[in-house]
Amino acid sequence: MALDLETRTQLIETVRRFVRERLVPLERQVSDEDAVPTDVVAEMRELGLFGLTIPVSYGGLELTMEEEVMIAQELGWTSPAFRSVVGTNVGIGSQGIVMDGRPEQKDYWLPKLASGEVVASFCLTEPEAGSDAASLRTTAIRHGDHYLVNGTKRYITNANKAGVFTLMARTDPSNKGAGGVSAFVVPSNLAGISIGKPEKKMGQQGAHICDVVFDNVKMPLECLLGEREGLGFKLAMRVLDRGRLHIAGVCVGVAERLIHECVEYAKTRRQFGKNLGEFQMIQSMLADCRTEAYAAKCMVMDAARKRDEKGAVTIEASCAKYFASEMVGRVADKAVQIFGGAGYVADYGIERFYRDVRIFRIYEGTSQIQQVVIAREMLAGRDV
Ligand code: COS
Repeated sequence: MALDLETRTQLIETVRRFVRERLVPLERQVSDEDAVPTDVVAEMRELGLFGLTIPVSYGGLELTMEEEVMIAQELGWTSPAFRSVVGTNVGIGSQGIVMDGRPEQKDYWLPKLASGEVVASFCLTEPEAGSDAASLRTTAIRHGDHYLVNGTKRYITNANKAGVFTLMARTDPSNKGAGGVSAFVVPSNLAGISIGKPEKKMGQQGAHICDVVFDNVKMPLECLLGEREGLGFKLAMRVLDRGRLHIAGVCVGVAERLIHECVEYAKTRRQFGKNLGEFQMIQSMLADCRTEAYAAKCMVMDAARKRDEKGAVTIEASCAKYFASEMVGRVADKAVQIFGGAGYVADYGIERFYRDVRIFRIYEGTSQIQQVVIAREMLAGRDV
């Protein structure tokens, strides 16, 4: 159920203050040290940020999609690495359990995920299966009272901190497509699971992605998510529909931050005896940034409200993720241009955002995958 207006306003203002007063000053440190300080993570726990989407009965805030994207926009005002700390518990790591978990699975995991005591990661991508997620090769073969899991998952966000994985693995090797895939909720401490070293990345230092290797892991049968085997791919797609909207909200937030920085800079930086903002070529860039960010915000909010009203929003989520992630890329590019030399220099932080936002066009489905999804939905008569 939606929060009442007063509670919602309070929550947004609390998150806004935390982001702007506590997190923004730490942006450079987090990037340099490639780590979010543990006291900040503890404060995120206290604020309830790990449990934004988890039902109230399990200790979360159970936000509606509309409320979630509003918070995502607030979190977007700072380095995306901060959002990543809670991102998998809020989104792709927990939602499989929320959607398809059995009561015992929910009772055990959701309170721990809501409080942030345990971090969850989403294990779908593999070395040979990125965009073509249905072709994944990790197997979970039933042997008596357990499954035997073998395979490697790649670029798994927060894997090095995770206490639990939502794992997609092939339970029916004779079925090479989506129908052969099942989803599991797997404790990360099972014997045979090992985590690779965090990858060196282009941006978002402080957020980590690693391989997760399953080597003859004996996984209890009760780890299966859903009523039966074979439903894992569809569950992953439903989880991603939600995750894509969340990411679109974050993109809007980052764009708003960059626009703010550009406007402030344009008001004070002087060239040819005038403030930058007096030049129409600068105004043109500012106006384009504003127009696109506003369009993305309207799209994200509309898609989120539709999801709250009618459930499935596959096409709207893909439109929002596609447009918002491309939009923030263009805004970041213009921000570097408006800042000129300073935009390219680390001290100003603009080049860091430029690198940080690049991944938004890739993870949780590339722009090209969103285009495929959008066109498929249109041709199947499921238009917006
Ligand atoms: N919600 C519910 N069910 C869905 C769905 C959705 N959003 N999308 C697909 N399905 C269902 C389909 O209806 C189909 O069911 P039936 O077999 O009963 O008809 C099944 O899932 C297989 O779907 P489809 O045939 O479309 O699968 P494809 O292999 O063609 O792949 C894409 C579809 C490309 C869209 C999918 O693989 C994808 O999203 N890839 C990107 C993965 C991704 O985002 N990776 C990022 C890593 S996670 S951070």
